[in-house]
Amino acid sequence: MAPKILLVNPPIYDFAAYDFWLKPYGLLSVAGCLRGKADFKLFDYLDRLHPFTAKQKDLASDRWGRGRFYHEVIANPACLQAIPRYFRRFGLPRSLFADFVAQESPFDFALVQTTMTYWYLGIQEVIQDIRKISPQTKIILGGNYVTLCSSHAEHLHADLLVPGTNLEPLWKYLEIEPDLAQPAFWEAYHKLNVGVLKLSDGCPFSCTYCSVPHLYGKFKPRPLQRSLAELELLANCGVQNIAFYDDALLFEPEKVLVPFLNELIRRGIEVNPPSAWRINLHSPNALNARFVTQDSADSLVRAGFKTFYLGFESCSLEWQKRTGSKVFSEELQRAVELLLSAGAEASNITAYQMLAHPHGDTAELEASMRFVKSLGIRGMLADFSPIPGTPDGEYCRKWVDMDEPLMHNKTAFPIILLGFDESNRLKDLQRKLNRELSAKR
Ligand code: B12
Ligand code: SF4
Repeated sequence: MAPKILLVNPPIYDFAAYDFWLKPYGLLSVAGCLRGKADFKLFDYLDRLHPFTAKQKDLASDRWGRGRFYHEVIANPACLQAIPRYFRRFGLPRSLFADFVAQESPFDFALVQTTMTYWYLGIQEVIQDIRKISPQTKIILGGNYVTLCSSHAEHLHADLLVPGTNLEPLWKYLEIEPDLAQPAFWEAYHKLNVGVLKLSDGCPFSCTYCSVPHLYGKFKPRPLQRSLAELELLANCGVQNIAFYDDALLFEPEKVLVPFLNELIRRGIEVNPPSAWRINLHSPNALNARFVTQDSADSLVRAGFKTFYLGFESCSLEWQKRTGSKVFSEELQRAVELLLSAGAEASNITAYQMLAHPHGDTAELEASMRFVKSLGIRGMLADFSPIPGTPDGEYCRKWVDMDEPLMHNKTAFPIILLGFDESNRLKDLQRKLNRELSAKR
């Protein structure tokens, strides 16, 4: 008989969390490979279309499908006592999960998504609850936290950890032969308005603050047919917004992105008149401005990209060179011009800049913010999260205990490095510059 498998996307324990097209894409991809070979039930604590949250007005989605999570304020963990911000648990109430598991049990296995390293308290909660309600279920963890903090994850006492991208140990443990050509298991949701795609793995750069080059290696396209099948599945599930989780979406566009977008445009035009193609596309995981060309900008806009997030980080040439030279200021400027001339709206183009990088400098950050504003686009501060195993993360052992993943928290680190007032001042400045820009429009 096919095994019964519980899929869980845990709640988030953090100072802040926002549904910026967050989906448990690793978990759903793994389940997709087992489609038809197991009986799946999904509990996604972060599903804002769940009946519990769907009717709460303040949690409604914005026009691109983003929105706030249901949350409760809780006590700060001991190591974060000194951070003067409210700590919260984001996601559906614990009792709903307990009822769900009790009703649907027995499960043979539970696959649990892990994401940010500093979110492990949510995984701990899920493991405790499964052990209590369904003790016979074998608990399996995979994803970013397990990959980056394997030894720490062992203390959570799951039955199997699947670090990295080699899933052979998982298939062996489950004793199921996977079908790797299958798209992710999106049909697990009763209702879905946001989906995710990833057309490639890896990245050609080696930024000193990032774990991707080490874990995923150089850029590798995913099979186009599988991505197209997944796009169709998402459209059939009713999604209106798709976020790309690629690390280098625009790299070698002739291999992946352009054929994908051409097909998307072709299908949109065949199925509906172009104006009726209703799926909006988004790039929350930062596009590399260097690779924006007039052709790629035209294709992105024509295919339905609505929001454009560009990774900029700093306008300091010295900082750019020191951390991997992924983009220079004039490349950002050119990318913005090309996107605007292709028809993108300036208010939907955002450049990320890094707050509290250990080799950063606040005067340079202020200059970066003003430079971004001078291009007529919004700026967004990406609070620095030190990542173990990366050169910059390891350097942060000077300030925080990197063996405690809670100390990788992106709200905490800037406060620890810069102080509460300075960190707030820079955030206020970013808000002010964005307000001034909106007022001009
Ligand atoms: C998409 C993404 C985001 C999305 C949100 C993702 C989400 N669902 O929460 C956005 C853009 C919002 C985001 C934001 C941030 N992110 Co981010 N993000 C990613 C990215 C690109 C993918 C993460 C993901 O969903 N992976 C799952 C899928 C897509 O990956 P996959 O390779 O197919 O998965 C394979 C295996 O891992 C495994 N697997 C995966 N999941 C599971 C689950 C199970 C059960 C099993 C068995 C196997 C398994 O199987 C898969 C098949 O091979 C990673 C980099 C990367 N390439 O992994 C960074 C990454 C996770 N982010 C990172 C960072 C730094 C951030 C930010 C802090 C940046 C900032 N300063 O603002 C913020 C934090 C947001 C917050 N609220 O705290 C860091 C990690 C930081 C940390 N300490 O953990 C990463 C690793 C990138 C890096 N710089 O090194 N991010
Ligand atoms: S370009 Fe982006 S994904 Fe690639 S190494 Fe740099 S930060 Fe990481």
